[in-house]
Amino acid sequence: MTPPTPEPDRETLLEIYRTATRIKLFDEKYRSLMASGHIVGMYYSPRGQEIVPSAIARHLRRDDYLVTTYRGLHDQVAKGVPLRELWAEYVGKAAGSCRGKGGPMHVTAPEHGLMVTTGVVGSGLPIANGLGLSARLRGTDQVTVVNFGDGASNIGAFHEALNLASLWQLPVIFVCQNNRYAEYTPLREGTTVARVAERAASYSMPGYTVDGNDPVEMYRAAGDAVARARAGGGPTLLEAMTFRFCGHIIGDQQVYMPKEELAAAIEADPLPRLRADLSSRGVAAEDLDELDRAAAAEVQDACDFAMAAPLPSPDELTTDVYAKAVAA
Ligand SMILES: Cc1ncc(C[n+]2csc(CCOP(=O)(O)OP(=O)(O)O)c2C)c(N)n1
Ligand SMILES: [Mg+2]
Repeated sequence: MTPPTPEPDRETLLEIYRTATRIKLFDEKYRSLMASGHIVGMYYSPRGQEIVPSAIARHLRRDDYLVTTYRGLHDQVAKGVPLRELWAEYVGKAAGSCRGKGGPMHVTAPEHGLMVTTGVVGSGLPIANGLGLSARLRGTDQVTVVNFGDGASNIGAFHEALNLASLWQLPVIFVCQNNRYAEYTPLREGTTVARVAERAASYSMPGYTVDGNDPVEMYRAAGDAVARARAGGGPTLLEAMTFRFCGHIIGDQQVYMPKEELAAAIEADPLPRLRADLSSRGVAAEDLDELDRAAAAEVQDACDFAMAAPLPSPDELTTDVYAKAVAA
């Protein structure tokens, strides 16, 4: 048994706030450039879900693995992928982490532990098992965190992956970011259980539902799961309750959700709440303002860098794509 994770101290909460602010500002800037026609392409806003990966990240090392979906900007930033590389990849530039060939649907940055961004719902979970098995075979104590949505918990791959991870006691943390909707379908219309975490019992795995927007609760639950996996205690299913403010796609009118539900979620925005909590813990308003300014400057720098960066040259097209060189 690993000891329970203690309450996060003020510095830890400040780091969670810093990460969450970087995500929020990146997202807001990116959406404003889409709205003004400067960026055209696929993008899905994680606004509202920032606390979940920001709290988990406090327990991860650079060499730990992350698997996420194409809706996972927040997961990618929290894992520590540099903002310049990330923004450049999102807009298909040569300076991106995949030299522009991954794009927002398939960003990877293995040197920062971002191993897979997948567009197929649920497909990341078996891949996470593979990464967990690889750490086991190499005798390291690396852990793998895989993020997915509530809808993904109804996909066969979710069930297969949980079964195998438990059977082989793999060092994988399954993080279901439950934002109450899968595309336009409310959770209760597509899922038999009230809590996704209940499904862990079918696979003899610990499963917990936590308030993913509460940094203290999220930090402690993630700490316990990561410590257990690192110590050889096997996988955990963490269901992090959260909400996505902008719906399924950019321009989503969100007519499929009650107006009051959306208004209440936005009213409970976890970022101002954490800011207020930090103030009550004695962090000066000027220090929080300075942190916000620094995050905004970093985002602006990434944006300026990426937007001005060149596109990949045509001969990049087949580089790193095939195991053996092919004739153009
Ligand atoms: C196998 C598969 N089926 C359908 C889709 C289309 N699709 C994309 S996102 C999505 C809903 C996913 O919901 P959830 O797992 O709750 O993730 P969220 O977007 O809410 O984070 C669907 C059905 C897909 N990408 N892959
Ligand atoms: Mg969802």
